[in-house]
Amino acid sequence: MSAPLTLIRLGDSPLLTREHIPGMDPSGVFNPGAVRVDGKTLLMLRVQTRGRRTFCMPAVSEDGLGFKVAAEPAQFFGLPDMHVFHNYDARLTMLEDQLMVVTALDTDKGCRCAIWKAAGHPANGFAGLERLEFISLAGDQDTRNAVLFPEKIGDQYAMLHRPNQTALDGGPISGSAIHCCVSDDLLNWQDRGEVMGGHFHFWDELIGSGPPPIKTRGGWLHLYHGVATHFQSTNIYQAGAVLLDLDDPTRVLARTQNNILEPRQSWELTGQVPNVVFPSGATCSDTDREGFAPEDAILRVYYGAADTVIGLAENTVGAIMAACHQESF
Ligand code: BMA
Repeated sequence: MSAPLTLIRLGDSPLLTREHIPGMDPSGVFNPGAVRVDGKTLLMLRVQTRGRRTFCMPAVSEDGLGFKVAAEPAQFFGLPDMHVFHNYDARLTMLEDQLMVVTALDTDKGCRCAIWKAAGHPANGFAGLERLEFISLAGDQDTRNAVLFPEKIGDQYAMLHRPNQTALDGGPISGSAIHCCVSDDLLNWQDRGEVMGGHFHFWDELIGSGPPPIKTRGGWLHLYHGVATHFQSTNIYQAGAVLLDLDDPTRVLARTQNNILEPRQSWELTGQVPNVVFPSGATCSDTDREGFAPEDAILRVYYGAADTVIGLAENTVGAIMAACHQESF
């Protein structure tokens, strides 16, 4: 039988759990951003305390498997005067040699997405992630799951995000369409419209961007989460992938008909929020001289599981691209 066109877990256990967070006894550590800098893997962990307060904690690894977690949460500076309850689900992008972070902000006016730059001291070992300086908000709309592209497209910066438009039964408002917005200066963002929508009745009814897109010769490879909401009171969070046109990322070239990762392990099926795999960080083992990820490069996906722990799954870039083109069965 040929190798599966899905993400394959590295082992049966979570990669990171609350025991890995020094000096705290948090309820969960999940939904990490990820990036490779100078051969090291950096994560920004979402750590939730027993008071249901949220911290972002940098972590660093030589091999992408064993992580050293910072002693202190990341410090955020320069946010305009607004009432923020939580700052969470960081996505990490290296853009023009600057490490950028995009987070979701739960505020008294709904959810906003904030763009930050890593401004800590590289000598501290966390590629500057211990100090974040505010750059801008992704507009003034209720939105979540914003991710920056790792380079300009044409002459503009580009970002994917997921406007919140749908009220979940008893839960927060969510959304069923990923949009693209562009900017000349990373400060002012204009919406370029919808990139893709959810498929009602199937695995990806509600959707939202996962890690930042990866440039391949077959298009921007982008992982996203899909939520199946039709299981009575249980929502199931899964991962899928899409290829977007390199020059016009509002154009979908191919999209997985099946999910490529779904909750199956006990620690994905149970936890603070059951039945959740939430891909938020990805690293690629290799890029060619022109910055494209070759098909035999290994794509590692760091994901939140059940809003409690972090898992790691991988496959080749080529396998996930092939999954985008595979017919449903
Ligand atoms: C989403 C976000 C994520 C969370 C997921 C599952 O709407 O809030 O942060 O992991 O729900 O609870």
